Amino acid sequence: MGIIDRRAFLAGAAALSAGGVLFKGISGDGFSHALERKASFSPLGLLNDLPNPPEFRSVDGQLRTKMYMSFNQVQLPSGPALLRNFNNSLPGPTLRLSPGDTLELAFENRMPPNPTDDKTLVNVPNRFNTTNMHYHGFHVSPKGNSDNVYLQIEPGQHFNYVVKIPEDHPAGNYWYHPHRHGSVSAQVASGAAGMAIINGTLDDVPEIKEAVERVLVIQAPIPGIDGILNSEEPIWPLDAERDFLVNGQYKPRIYIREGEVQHWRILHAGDAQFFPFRLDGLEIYEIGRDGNPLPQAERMDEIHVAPGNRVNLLIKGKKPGAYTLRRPAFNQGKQALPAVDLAEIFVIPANDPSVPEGIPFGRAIPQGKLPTNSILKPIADKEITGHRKMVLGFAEVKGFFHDTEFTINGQPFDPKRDDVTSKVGAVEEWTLINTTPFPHPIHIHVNPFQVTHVNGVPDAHKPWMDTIGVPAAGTVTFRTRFTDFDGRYVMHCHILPHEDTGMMINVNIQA
Ligand SMILES: [Cu+2]
Repeated sequence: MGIIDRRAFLAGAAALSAGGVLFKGISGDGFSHALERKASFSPLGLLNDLPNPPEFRSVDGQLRTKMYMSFNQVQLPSGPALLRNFNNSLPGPTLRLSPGDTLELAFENRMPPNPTDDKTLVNVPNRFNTTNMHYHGFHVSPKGNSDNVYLQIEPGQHFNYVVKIPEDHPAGNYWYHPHRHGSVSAQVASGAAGMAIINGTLDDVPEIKEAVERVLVIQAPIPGIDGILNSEEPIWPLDAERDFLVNGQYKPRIYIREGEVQHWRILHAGDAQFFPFRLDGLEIYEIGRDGNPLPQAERMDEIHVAPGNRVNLLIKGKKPGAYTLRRPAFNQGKQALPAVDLAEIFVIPANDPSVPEGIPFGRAIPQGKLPTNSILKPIADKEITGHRKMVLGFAEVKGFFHDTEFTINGQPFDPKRDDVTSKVGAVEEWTLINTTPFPHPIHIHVNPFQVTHVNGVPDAHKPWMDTIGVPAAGTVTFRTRFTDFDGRYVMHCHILPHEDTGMMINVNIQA
């Protein structure tokens, strides 16, 4: 039976009945298809420079590797904490793939059993040691052992994910994180997340190709009482004290040379707070959002990301000196949130001798049009086969510590109810109406959407995204095509305590 024991085999068999494939104890050269860069590495080859997370890269069309979730002892600025992490890594390793690849993840839940009195309750956070895996933004099947968020992987169980990435998959920045309703917020607020990059499109632009690339994962782990999160209470308040980390480090140093252009892939993997940020003294150009290129590089003073969003930026180092990557103080709905210094940025001389020979030196910002992910063509009026309205709200409930339950169309999540039923090939326009005094970043699985209006105002770029902040008491209209995949998946708020307490619906797409 290889490296799994009888108990895990039985657990795997239970998972199999839910449509999965049993992990058969892959070992030895079974993993030779993943090129593993175990150690994290400084893109500039400098000792104090913030390393990129470790990486797994596909080889010959396959990324076959092991991943596990376990308790990870980490020293946070506030003290020691036991976090729930992937592969003892905060953040988890970056997965780097190409369109057409197959991702095979032999996943193992190495967390201890849940307390015996911890019941599975819908819309009440529960069973923080039960998990699964979601491939955020991937256009892949939501069924079986692919991007199936209805799976429950219990402590001690193994599960073999096989995720087939279409040949025409849009290139860009995606990510992975657990998505078991009831324990999503606790696990992501613990730092269980990592970047997933699909190669192509922007990578082929000469100016971007020659630039040093950074993968920057923003997380805000919350240790909980006694160092481990066993209750939702520490994460529930939006203004709960959070140590914002970049690639697992508190206020790390990032180096850039005078006149150098670097390509930064930023993932906001936090669970609740939005992140407007600035980098005064350097030039910021936004080139992509949620994986998809903007029409052209756009000079920005401030970048806005909601939990779940990714951005591609080009950063240009100007005058040598020390600068700060900073979130200014701002209001998230009614909640005032403090300024956060994320990282110290050091601009060093162009010819600084401490940078090893052979490190690339990008210098130019691409001019004119950026390439597009050609599969994501604009959705014309005449294509639309249906319209829907979704009302985001909340209701008072008794008996739960915060007395609130979040709703879509007046109802909290019900795993048995299909809220949206449609067909492969349908093209729909949805308007999200936020009746609450807080913004909600709404994410839909499997199929991205093209944003047409925010608060009724047409968006000039009509960007393709998979997560969009719906403004407090505001609206968002988007269009989406249900292509390629039938099956059941979800749309939900990416303020994850809202998701766990009900702000989620089931979308059932029939063949
Ligand atoms: Cu929300």
